[in-house]
Amino acid sequence: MNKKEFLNLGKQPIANGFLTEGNFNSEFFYDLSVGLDEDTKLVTHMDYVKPELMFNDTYAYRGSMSKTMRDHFSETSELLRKHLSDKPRVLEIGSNDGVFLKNWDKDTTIAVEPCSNFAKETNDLGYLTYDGFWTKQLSETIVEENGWMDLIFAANCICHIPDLDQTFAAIENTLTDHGFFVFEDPSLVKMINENSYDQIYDEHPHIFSITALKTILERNGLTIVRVDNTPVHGGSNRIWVQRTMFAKPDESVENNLTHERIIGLDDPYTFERFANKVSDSKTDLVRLLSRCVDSGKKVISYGATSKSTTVFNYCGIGPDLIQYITDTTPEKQNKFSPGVHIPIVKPEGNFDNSVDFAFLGAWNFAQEIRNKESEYTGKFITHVPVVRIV
Ligand code: DWN
Repeated sequence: MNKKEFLNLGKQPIANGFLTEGNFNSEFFYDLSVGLDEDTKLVTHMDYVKPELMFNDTYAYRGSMSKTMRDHFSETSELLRKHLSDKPRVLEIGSNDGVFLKNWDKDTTIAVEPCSNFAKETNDLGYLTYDGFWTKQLSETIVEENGWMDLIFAANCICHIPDLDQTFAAIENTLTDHGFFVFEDPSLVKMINENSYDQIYDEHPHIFSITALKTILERNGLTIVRVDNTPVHGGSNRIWVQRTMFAKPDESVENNLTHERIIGLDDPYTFERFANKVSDSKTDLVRLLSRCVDSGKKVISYGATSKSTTVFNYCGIGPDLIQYITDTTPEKQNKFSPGVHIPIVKPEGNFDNSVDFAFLGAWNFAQEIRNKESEYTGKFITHVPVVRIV
């Protein structure tokens, strides 16, 4: 790759590395800088964190903690079924706690998951789950033991894998002739437009444009046939791919490519401007939170997200500005947030009207949270697309 750095988010810890006090001194940090690959226009980290440091048997993120995502995967499954035969063979890469799998038949659906705690959970549910990273070798074992797949699905997973060529080549080997590979990941267009720089953290070595994906997929015998822009996780793309020999792209592909050209996703200047906006966002957020705290207000954060790890570490926001973070995930509660060590607590008894301001760490679920917290009389603070009280 021929990468040129455009953004540095400083020293960062493992985004989902929630920890206890005894582990503060041995915490791992790395330098989070992001570049544009001049050859493919891929937005990608300058250096990648070793996958084993992030995805292991203590992985804390559960995809099924929000109704929005449970509904999303149920609707996505309905849509996919319309394009498949009656009893399709389905493989999910990165199945997490089974939030997508649960919509599919156990006899014909298998999964791959490198976080052993979740691989065990979905195996126990009855879905054969291979406990490991998606590699060419594992794909060959899967074909040998289960045959080729009619659908390979991956949500919020492919952008987590440093080596895209190996990943796509292994997928091409595993699909039936007319099979679909469908994957969802955060959209670079949305990240640039909404200034949601917190989509960038260790687990997201790439933020995808359709432009970059087209080149990388095509050199591995795969072609994008359809792109759906979806609202989840602050704006994602659902990308449908087939073997090049059988692919008939629809107009959504060209429409997305044209839009990306118009907004300049192949132009280094777009990324320089983005980096300046990120720096302004940091100044504005620290200023707003400091004013709240200086006025004696109680400020907390809602949702211990990977995204808020980036924000808090980049901006230097610690327990002096945010008293604690509430989160519904049992694995995160009674731990501390990575890097800046803000305590994480259950919402019950901690999110009530004694809170004056709640920073939306999970801003991507703002609507779900506001519906759920309709009795809350305090205010929320967000930094997306601009820092403000909402
Ligand atoms: O790709 C990834 C995305 C999909 O999920 C990952 N690599 C890891 C993770 O990123 P995240 O941590 O930024 O994801 P979420 O889905 O924005 O996390 C939401 C967090 O907020 C969860 O810990 C659950 C919590 N939450 C809560 O406490 N109350 C969420 C809702 C909706 C709530 O009402």
